[in-house]
Amino acid sequence: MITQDPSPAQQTAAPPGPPWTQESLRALAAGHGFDDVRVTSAAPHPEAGRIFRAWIERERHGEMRWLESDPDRRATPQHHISDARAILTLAVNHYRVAAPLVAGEGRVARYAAGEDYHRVLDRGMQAMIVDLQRSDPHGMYRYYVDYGPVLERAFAERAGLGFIGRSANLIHPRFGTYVFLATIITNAPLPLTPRSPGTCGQCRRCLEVCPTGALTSPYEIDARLCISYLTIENRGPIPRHLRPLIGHWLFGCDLCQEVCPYNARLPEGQHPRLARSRIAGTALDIPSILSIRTARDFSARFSRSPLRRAKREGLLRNAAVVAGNLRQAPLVPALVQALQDASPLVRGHVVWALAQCGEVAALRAHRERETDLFVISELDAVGG
Ligand code: B12
Repeated sequence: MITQDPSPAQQTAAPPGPPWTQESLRALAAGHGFDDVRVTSAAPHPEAGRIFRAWIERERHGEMRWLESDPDRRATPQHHISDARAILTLAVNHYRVAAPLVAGEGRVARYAAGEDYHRVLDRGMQAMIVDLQRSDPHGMYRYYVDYGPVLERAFAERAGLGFIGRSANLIHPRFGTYVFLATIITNAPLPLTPRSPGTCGQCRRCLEVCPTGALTSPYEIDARLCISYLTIENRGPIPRHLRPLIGHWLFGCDLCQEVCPYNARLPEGQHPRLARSRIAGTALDIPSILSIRTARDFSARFSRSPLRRAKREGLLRNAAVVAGNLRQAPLVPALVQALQDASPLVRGHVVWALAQCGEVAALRAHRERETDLFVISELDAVGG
């Protein structure tokens, strides 16, 4: 988080009135790459805070311990700026048509196909704040995208950026669920926008399609079951019973979005830096991932991509699981090679994948030299 605070001398002067209208704010946001902007008051959001705390208390966040600290802060803008008056919620359409998968490839969620959106959206907000401060130098602004202790969906919904769907995603009336959200909290007076109507009606397609049943009830996800969590945030082994359900998802998952009727006919994102950028793309070759041997090689390939979050070990773990699900003979040599990987986490998942492919002989040979207890437990589980 970076803050833009006025100097003490500026703090004593009386702030001028707000010059912004909804139209001029929209034009300003568009000039910095945002597809939409809405404004809600900085009043706390006790209902969202209550839902969030209950979610944490029921351990739905799994190992994302960083979500536990200071839950009230997420629903209370005054914890960010003591005299906060408004919250700008911004959206960037990141929809893109996914490349067809060819043999040996795993799927990357659309949001992660290009450059890391955190830094791109951060820059957009920084530039926007400079413009806002030009007309009101006394305003304080704090901005976040994703990483901040702010309930971004809840405030975006209250600002009228869209409505919360049963998949827990915010559904924008024009861009569906495929939007990045970004949030600016300020003490500057800005024109508020009304809530946006919208409902899922009787539709439950997202709940029905989720192979792991992560949407345990409408609007609520159990992250411990969500493929997005399992392949991105989870640092340890993927539970054995969930591995077959991950299918071809190498990083993240778009299933609950792909079936959403609001996503049926979407324009592709036009952000000047995100739309054309392609680092991972939406499909990645599994053998090429399994052959990344060092953190340096991983970094050379993915340091500017959201895939960086999984780290080398996590991505290779996922690649092994996808290979085990694909069961394609040409993937076997890459898996056998990866049995030599330095990481027990990777080796353990490779054991599972080779067993899925029926390659028991390779596992028996490997058993002789394996010393790690986790990998040995994986060998035991598959009778290798
Ligand atoms: C932790 C996290 C995850 C976790 C948990 C997801 C979850 N549903 O909670 C995991 C790793 C699983 C995850 C996955 C994804 N994430 Co995520 N994630 C976050 C993060 C950092 C915090 C979310 C959080 O606090 N969750 C706890 C729950 C309780 O809160 P919540 O879902 O925000 O719900 C609140 C409101 O919706 C409201 N609410 C709840 N129920 C209801 C019901 C009604 C009727 C109403 C009106 C309101 C309401 O109260 C809740 C609590 O305040 C946010 C960024 C942020 N700072 O907010 C991004 C964020 C939510 N993720 C995002 C994205 C893009 C994704 C994925 C699509 C990525 C992918 N393709 O793999 C998936 C979608 C999975 C899903 N269906 O939710 C976007 C959401 C965009 C959107 N259109 O909604 C965000 C906002 C990041 C960003 N800045 O763009 N994510």
